[in-house]
Amino acid sequence: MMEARSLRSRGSGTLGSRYPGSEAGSPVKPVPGALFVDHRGDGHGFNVEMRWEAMRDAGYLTPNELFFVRSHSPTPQIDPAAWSLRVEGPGVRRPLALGYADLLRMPRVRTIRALECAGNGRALFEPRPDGRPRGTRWGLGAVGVAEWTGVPLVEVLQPAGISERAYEVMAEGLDEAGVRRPLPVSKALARDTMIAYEMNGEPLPPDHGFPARLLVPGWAAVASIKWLGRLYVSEEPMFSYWNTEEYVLTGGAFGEDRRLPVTEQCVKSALELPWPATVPAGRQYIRGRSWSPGGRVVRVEYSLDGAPWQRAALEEPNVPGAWVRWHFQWDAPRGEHAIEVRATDDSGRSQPAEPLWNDLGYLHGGVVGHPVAVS
Ligand SMILES: Nc1nc2c(c(=O)[nH]1)N[C@H]1C(S)=C(S)[C@@H](COP(=O)(O)O)O[C@H]1N2
Ligand SMILES: [Mo]
Repeated sequence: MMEARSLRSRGSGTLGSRYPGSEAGSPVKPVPGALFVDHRGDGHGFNVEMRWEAMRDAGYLTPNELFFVRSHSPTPQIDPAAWSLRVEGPGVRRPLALGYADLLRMPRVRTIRALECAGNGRALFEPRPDGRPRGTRWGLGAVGVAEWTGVPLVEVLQPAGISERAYEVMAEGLDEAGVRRPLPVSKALARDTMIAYEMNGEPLPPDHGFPARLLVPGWAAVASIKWLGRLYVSEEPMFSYWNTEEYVLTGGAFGEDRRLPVTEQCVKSALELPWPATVPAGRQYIRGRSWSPGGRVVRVEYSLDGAPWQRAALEEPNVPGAWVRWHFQWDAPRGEHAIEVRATDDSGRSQPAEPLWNDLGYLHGGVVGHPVAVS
């Protein structure tokens, strides 16, 4: 089913198929090896990971060309003139449908926020005797920060007459997999939850959800449904594959019997270096970024080969719910080294020495030792 080619998807899947088992037709944007780690062909979808070293030359925002893609089925091609978004279900009194032009005519908001896959950092979980977490082996590049333009979700739910008894909003994608996941009403009505139709000042690129996607800042990006087609408002709890089978915290630190849907992300950091990195001996300018699901990162510390923590210098801007860039200087001695970084946000959330192990490898918020060879 996941392997079947949608009639709506672009590309032949054979052109430029350099990777055995890959699906070269999706994503539709170019994904050169210099910018992306290609995870297509691992059986988990159409996923490409941003290379952190490519962010070194970028500004505060992740360029659309470099933004990671995580799709359960191929990128659908949607005609905006034929597209509509339905808002319906028992939790609304006046069901409605909005076209693309309707959406663009509504008062717009712009906001800079991070978008991060719940599985970002999965490959960094220490394998256990009983195995590794299942799923795409993301390093730390399944995250990006963009400026999103769109309409606050509340501005669509209110005209639809969302009722006092409304419980969840099931956002449904128009892709072949039909990815859908319920969002609690409180989060749906949050100030910065929006229906986004622009990313970094351009119409949303096809791979990122054209013509419109949900943007649920701070939450695992699976909540930010791409190619949005329907918002179904219920008066009771709803379930889909994506809040029961996947995107749940289960096993390890969370217990074998529990399946807690992933909601908020955690504080993390990454170096703008290849993994593993090789640098020449001598004075190095080490750069990186740290992010928080909601707050502002107020402190970033680094440790070289387990030495005491030192402060990195933070740079502006530092947008809450996005990230902060930072740097420090290092007189790199020859040999093999590990650079650890930990960030703390303004509500005191930080990065533990060890991540909370779970069977599906979500929310790796632990401190990571970045391997650096100095020659
Ligand atoms: N319709 C739809 N929405 C989706 C997905 C999908 O496969 N289909 N993937 C989700 C997941 S798991 C992630 S991490 C983000 C990735 O967003 P991006 O590809 O724009 O980076 O989209 C989310 N929204
Ligand atoms: Mo994801």
